[in-house]
Amino acid sequence: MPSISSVLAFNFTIILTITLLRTGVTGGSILGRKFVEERTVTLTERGYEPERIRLRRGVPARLTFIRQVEATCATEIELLGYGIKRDLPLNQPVLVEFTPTRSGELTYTCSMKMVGGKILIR
Ligand SMILES: [Cu+2]
Repeated sequence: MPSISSVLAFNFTIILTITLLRTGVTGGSILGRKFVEERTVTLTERGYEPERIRLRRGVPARLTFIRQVEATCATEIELLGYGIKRDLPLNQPVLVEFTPTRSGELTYTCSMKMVGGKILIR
């Protein structure tokens, strides 16, 4: 007959495992006790993929952008409304860290505002 505390510990382990699996599926990670949303967006000849990502307001985000096309005007990226602008060298992951402060749609584009994608913040 297992003791109550060992049953509780076992249940806790299951819940923790499920939680970790779930965060893995949504692309988040647990750094210490702080939750960070991580996403990777790739620029291909079809444009940014995925073209639309979702983030949560108030949750720190780590976005990795990788430009995989040479012939594009999108050699830099700008997150409109957040004052974030980065160069996008070919095939080099560029990390953008920020915490969404407003819900709604956030657009990122090249400096000519021709090539870009959306971030839905809830
Ligand atoms: Cu452009």
